[in-house]
Amino acid sequence: MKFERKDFLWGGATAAAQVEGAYDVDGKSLTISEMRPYQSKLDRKKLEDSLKTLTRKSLVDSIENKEGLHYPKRYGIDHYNRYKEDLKLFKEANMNIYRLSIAWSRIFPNGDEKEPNKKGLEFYKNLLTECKKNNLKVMVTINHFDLPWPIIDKYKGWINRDVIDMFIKYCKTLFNEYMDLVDYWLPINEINIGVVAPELGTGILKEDYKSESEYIQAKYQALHHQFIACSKIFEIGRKMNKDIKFGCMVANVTTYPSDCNPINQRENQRFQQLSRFFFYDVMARGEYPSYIWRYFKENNVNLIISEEEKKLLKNNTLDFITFSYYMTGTTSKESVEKSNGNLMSVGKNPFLKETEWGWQIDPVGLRITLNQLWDRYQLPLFISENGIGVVETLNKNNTVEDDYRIEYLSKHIEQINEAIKDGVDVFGYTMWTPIDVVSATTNEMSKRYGLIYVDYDDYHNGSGNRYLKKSYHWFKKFRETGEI
Ligand code: BGP
Repeated sequence: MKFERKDFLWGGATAAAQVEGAYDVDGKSLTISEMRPYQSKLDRKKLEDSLKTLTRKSLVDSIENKEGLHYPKRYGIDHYNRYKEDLKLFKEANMNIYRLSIAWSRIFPNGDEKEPNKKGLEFYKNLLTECKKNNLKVMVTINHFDLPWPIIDKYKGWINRDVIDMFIKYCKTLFNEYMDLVDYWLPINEINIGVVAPELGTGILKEDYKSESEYIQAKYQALHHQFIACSKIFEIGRKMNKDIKFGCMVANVTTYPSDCNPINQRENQRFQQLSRFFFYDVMARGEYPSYIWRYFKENNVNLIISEEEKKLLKNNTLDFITFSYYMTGTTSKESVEKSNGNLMSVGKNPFLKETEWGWQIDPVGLRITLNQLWDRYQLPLFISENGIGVVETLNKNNTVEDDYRIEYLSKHIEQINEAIKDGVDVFGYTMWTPIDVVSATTNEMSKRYGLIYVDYDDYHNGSGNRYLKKSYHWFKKFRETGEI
């Protein structure tokens, strides 16, 4: 079957903290992602365990690392030194876009400096220029789960309004330096993670709050500061360049009610509103939707929002929508057998197979999601993450026969094609990921997503050499023929 849309962007996505390594060179500060140790005994289906280590003490201890723990994201896949080789492999796979994130901790290591770190600016200038040399359009995630530790330590994360101005200063620096090298800008990765995993999303630590209700209040106030910061940089960016393109990035977890009981249908509507639509609504429609005000009232969230901020949100909304799509789940008013999802726990779906991490594979759900988002917002759509994590090893021919990944990717691409035939304006896709990286949630190399295998284990032992998997050759051919 032929993929219909010709002017479609095809590429891969990575994140600084999961690929770069070089955590302590050229002036970079530590980030919360690099302060999470590898946990060899982790139950891969109990994601909440992987975030339990994020106490202030564990984070401070990680700095001197007296226990000699391993922090995988300090090493990544050494992309900091090998990005030229990697970009060449992406180009040779006939990719025409690369989604990457810039590490705030390389540009303003403490967040509150007046002047940016020149070596950080230089690194990304070289990296972005290399993308252009490889005819890769660039989608930049301005912050991707790697808040600089000093911002968390000194300011307690996004709960502090000073961080809004620090983020704006950071963004203005990037716009001044890289406006001509970047085609699409995503301010914050999976902005809804700020509610489900606040440490990664907004850098607030649960132990800093005396009660659950204070913690919920802080989660939504910190998130509000991120919404305001996004609208402010949309306004600033558009004044600098009227053609600049801003998108959001939401961890999209589509769910279905466990049965046709209206009670469960309503529960699913509630879950969908709170876990994803709320975030799209604020950024695409420019206002807090009515249902969230009832949720706030019932959960004692007294959002501090001014009339000026409401105007700012309304007048500075998105140019396009991006989202990550891995899996779907079910919801039910009664307790259902739980499965896992991208940082969210959802119900099992007896009609779907799941990965070793419990993520339920649902290509048709992607068509459903694309139709839903197009109907709701009528904004161009872009899938900024999609892929399957698998435990893999190189075979004797120095490759991986990853037919399961070819199956996963081609089935999801088929459904994008169906959505396009449904009339949905979806214009691009960056798989997660073109190359094996350190996983975000479980913090391990063993959860491999790439078309390219990287010879590192969970302790960063190995040559770091890159090897092409079977799926790399499949993708390259798909791009040549357009045949799914
Ligand atoms: C999203 C992140 C990515 C990526 C992906 C896969 O949450 O945006 O950083 O890691 O999920 O998740 P994981 O690496 O935990 O399997």
